[in-house]
Amino acid sequence: MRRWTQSKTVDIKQSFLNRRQLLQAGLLLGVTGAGAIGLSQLWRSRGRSTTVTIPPLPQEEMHHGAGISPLKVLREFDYGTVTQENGRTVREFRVEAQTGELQLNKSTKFITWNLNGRVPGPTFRATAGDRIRVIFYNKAGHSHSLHFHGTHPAAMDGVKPVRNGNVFIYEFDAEPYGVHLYHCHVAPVTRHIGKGLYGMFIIDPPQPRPPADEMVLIMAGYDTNGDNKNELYAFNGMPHAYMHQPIPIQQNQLIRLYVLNMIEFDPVATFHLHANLFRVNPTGRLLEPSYEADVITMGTAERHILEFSFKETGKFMFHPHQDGIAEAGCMGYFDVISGLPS
Ligand SMILES: [Cu+2]
Repeated sequence: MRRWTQSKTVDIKQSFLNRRQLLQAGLLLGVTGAGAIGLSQLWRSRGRSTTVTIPPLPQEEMHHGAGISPLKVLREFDYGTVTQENGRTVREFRVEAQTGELQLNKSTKFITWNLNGRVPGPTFRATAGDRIRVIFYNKAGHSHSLHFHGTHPAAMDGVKPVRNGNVFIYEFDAEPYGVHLYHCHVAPVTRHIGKGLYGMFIIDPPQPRPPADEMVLIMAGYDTNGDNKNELYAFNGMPHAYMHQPIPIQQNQLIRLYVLNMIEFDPVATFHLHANLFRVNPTGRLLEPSYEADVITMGTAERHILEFSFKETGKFMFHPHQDGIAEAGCMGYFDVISGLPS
């Protein structure tokens, strides 16, 4: 597999140096074999230069499906590279679509289509009103795209395939605040999502939510034999991960879970927490949660913020209450350790 280990310089046609044209033309630049970190510099250069120097991707972004650390995915938020342009905050994210192999359990290997070697992809995070710029490199060997939920212009809707070896820059305002998602929108979408091209996109309200131990839980399925059914399921990409490695949380600590149902083939999935109730903030569109439950039902792509704390220490399960989904990998534990006084 070709990797971007060195800086490269590519020639870009003069006509590509106009930002408006870039956006209108869909920004499909033929830079096969080279990255394009410098593309945003390119459009600032406004036609003065015809070459762009492309720095290498950071090493940690380059492992090809080498592995997922579910405990890392849980609390890792990608706030992008922040700059100020014309008085507003711009967050620039760089992602590379790749093909990788994932060992789902002792006997099952799965070929993923992923972002930056991760399934799920990075959790992008911004504040409402920020400008979002996602530089999407497709190195996965097939056409892919990134379609974001939330609001944006039609040209940024991500339904147009980006061919292998090409780059597309998605740029739009982060609106509205809430918990959103992104995924590849190349047909068949079920397959492109099922193979791993999805992730969460959190937009914080202008006034931050109260401090909490925040984490991401994305439910997904794996069709490992191509029969259009899921044989395995997972939170954050790895079946049974949080059974093997329970999630440590503190007693009496406010927990804020960003949950997303990304399971294809099954029309809905529920989420249930043991020995507690959570407060539900539907799609994160409220400043405060609006009701209490211990089971919620989510259609595919539906997502919510759930808030709770545990008074008691010990291990407590969470899982969809469709037990077949839970027992096939979508199940985990919180390990509540003595911590904050009540
Ligand atoms: Cu795709």
